[in-house]
Amino acid sequence: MNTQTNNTKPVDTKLKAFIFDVDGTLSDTERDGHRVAFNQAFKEYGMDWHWSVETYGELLAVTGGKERMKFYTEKFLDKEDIPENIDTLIPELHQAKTRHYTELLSTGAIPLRPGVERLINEARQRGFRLAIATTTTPENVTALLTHTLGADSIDWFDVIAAGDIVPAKKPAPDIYDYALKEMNLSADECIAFEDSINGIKSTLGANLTTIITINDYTKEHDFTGACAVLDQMGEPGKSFSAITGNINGSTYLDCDLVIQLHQQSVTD
Ligand code: XBP
Ligand code: MG
Repeated sequence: MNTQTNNTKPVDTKLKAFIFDVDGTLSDTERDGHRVAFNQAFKEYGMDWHWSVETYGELLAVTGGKERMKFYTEKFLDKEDIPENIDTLIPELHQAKTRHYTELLSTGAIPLRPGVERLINEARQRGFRLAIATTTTPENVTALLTHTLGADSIDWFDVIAAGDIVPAKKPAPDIYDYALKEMNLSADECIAFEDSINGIKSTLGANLTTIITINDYTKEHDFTGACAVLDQMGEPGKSFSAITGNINGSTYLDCDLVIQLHQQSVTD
């Protein structure tokens, strides 16, 4: 049964809300956004640190920009090369990085991934609630939404759970538990959209049905437990590739397919 029909009739579903990850899911921000901004901050501080695309791929094992810099010093630097004031330097560097990153976003250099805007708009039209659960700094979320969907889009999301608002970052479930609590919804009334192994560990820890869209940094990750793994959300005429998941002949991710995948998952 192909569900790609323009079906605005309400469908009997337990599903009430879509919870989106940001980096790697809404937009491919890591390689050309965050990594570039980190390097600009290191240069601004006159440091000889430089993160190549490959090195950054290794550093993505750790979520959180501050935590990632700390991890870099521990994994890639000799003790004598670690600045003595590293514990005060990292928060400063991170602020500079956030400034460079939001400037980069304001140039429009980092668009949304295919299908994201269409799915968000369709979900709103169909009356689904929207939320964001991300490790990145709140200003980065505001800047990304403002420079892609427009400033009004900030209000489309019932909750924007981001950054240091929870004690433990992904892969801990904290940020998703927080979003569920703020929306006063149970996990089986929601579905999550993620891109990485840290992300799916976080969503599964919060008992959330999860749809994965991979990217260059995460295509080799283990997504056991996902209800579907796609190469992208796709568009009418620009099909996705489904790596796993019962997609019933669909060629792009729309609300009907999301509802179906959720239904399959919560009844399994
Ligand atoms: C991914 C992250 C973030 C970003 C950098 O977030 O791990 O830390 O890489 O952002 P998501 P900050 O959960 O959206 O995939 O430097 O602001 O932490
Ligand atoms: Mg992500």
